[in-house]
Amino acid sequence: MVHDTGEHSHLDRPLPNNAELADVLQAIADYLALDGQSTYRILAYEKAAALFREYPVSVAELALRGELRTLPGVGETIEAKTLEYVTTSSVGLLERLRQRYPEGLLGVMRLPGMGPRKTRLVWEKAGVADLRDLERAAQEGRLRGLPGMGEKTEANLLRALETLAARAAGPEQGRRLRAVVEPQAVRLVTGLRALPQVVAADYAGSLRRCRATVRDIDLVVASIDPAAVMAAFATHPELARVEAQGDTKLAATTHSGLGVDLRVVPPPSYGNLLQHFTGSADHNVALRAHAQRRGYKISEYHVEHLESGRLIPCATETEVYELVGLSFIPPELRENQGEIEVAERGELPSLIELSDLRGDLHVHSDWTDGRASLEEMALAARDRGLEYICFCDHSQSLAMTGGLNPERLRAQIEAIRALDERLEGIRLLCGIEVDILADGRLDLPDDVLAELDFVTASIHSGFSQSPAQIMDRLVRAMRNPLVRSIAHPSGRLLGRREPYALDVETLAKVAAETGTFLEINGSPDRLDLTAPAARQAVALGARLVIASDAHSPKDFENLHWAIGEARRGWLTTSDVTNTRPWEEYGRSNPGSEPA
Ligand code: DGT
Ligand code: CA
Ligand code: ZN
Repeated sequence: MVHDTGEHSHLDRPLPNNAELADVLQAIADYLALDGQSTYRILAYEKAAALFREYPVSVAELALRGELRTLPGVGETIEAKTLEYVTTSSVGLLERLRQRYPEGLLGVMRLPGMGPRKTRLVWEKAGVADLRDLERAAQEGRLRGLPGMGEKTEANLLRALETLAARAAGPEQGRRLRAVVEPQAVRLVTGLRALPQVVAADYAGSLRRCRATVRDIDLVVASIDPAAVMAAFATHPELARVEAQGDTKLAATTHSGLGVDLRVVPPPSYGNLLQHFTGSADHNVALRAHAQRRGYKISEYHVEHLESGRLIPCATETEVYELVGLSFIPPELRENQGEIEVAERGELPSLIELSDLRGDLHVHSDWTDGRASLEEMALAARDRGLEYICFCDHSQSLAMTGGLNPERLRAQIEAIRALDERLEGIRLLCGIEVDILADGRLDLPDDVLAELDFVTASIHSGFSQSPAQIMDRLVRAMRNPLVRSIAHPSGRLLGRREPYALDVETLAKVAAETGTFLEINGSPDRLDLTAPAARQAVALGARLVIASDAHSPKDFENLHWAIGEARRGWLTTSDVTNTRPWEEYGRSNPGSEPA
């Protein structure tokens, strides 16, 4: 029996959700970093925070059942701190750290360019306790003169503060990566489909349209017994709480604080509901206007024939679209970007699919910052049904990744050729992701690049350069005949970094002229080129490659995310080079002089 201490008993309040627990552990990690503690200790908290944040079932319940240490990387300390928080709503260690340092210092420490050591320095020597203080100190020139800081540091910090402010106000705020949410949505749908009362179930909304980020999960169900469906669904172990419930709707949150909306309609109206909740809102507005012109009114329950007043429920989306004279519009195209007019003419493109990809031209290994060997990567690619892959590890200037100098690259070429001899069922190609240096030169000399089967070039520095400088670098790289593609052309990292000043029109025109491919990079936080840029590039005559940028075997999954972005960009197989066999576009005679 737990005795009431007279303070808040934990029995009075709901268990903390996973996001809250993750925040607590992350705060401990941050304070420990500020405190100058060992990286090892900090990492343990950070890893647990990341694990908890996306864990599908309640971590607090696991902790109370004594099962926390069955999770990977969770040891005694993490278990103790988690239990302490779950049972008392606070952690002693965290409270002590909070008394030692102002809370605003954490924001300062997380600002790009700062870090723990510099944060302590500006706190102790310039009285900076939060981001506001930092901005003022930089503006007033009070940071220059501190060890390791100068005028340039102040300018960089002011720019980083500006970016931070823009992001906090930006449209991506509060959105999550599709790659994080989709697996959970699939599990929820699978749970629904397993219910005897459920005739059909799908996720809808931005997730079904394959947007790179989503705000929530929208679920739709066909059933004649909504009460039974919702009662069963409410007990799903991945839901933390039901927020609201009506006769046919339910709103809940997951353990990570993600919203889940569920709607149930009778099976004959399922097509109407699915169409309505797939959106986008803009597409629906345009569709309704189109229907109106044809004498129909579209709602989430039926299509109404205005003249006769007849109500026509549609079991499938295809019926909805066909009733108003359109062919079925794939969800990825439903953004009001001309899809209704094109569907009316019956000219929608046949969109590319994952199974159309024959090869992957951007794969890393443990020769640089990948986490698996050449062979492990090759076998994983073969298991996924790829016919060929090209290893494109980093080049020497990216020292943090262990980038390859000419000597190591030549050794890697030998290793790849030997492995290719030995392995059946997949062709292995030698390439490089050569860095485009800040001054526009490539990071490796042409004679080395000429020994490779394929060269992709990309920018990893000088992100704040002017549009002219950025484009000059990219154009110069594309004009080198040894460069076959440009990787992640805009440099964006969703939620972390804005794209640099990319001029898509110039990029695409020069790509078309030089025959350089432009990449759609499938890393879930890149998806770069974006769909609109990819569509524009193709219209201007460029050809694309779809690549995983895999750093581990499971990352070949990135091709799935890239295909979503490609479909949103209206791409067909003929727009994407790696839908073809390597022989059709590979350099026939590596090592020879470029044409
Ligand atoms: P999100 O959640 O921001 O990632 O994007 P969506 O598109 O999933 O938006 P959401 O969840 O607010 O609504 C799902 C769909 O429901 C949306 O794409 C279209 C439809 N919908 C929602 N609210 C409205 C509305 O007020 N009017 C119309 N016509 N449709 C709506
Ligand atoms: Ca949504
Ligand atoms: Zn890469």
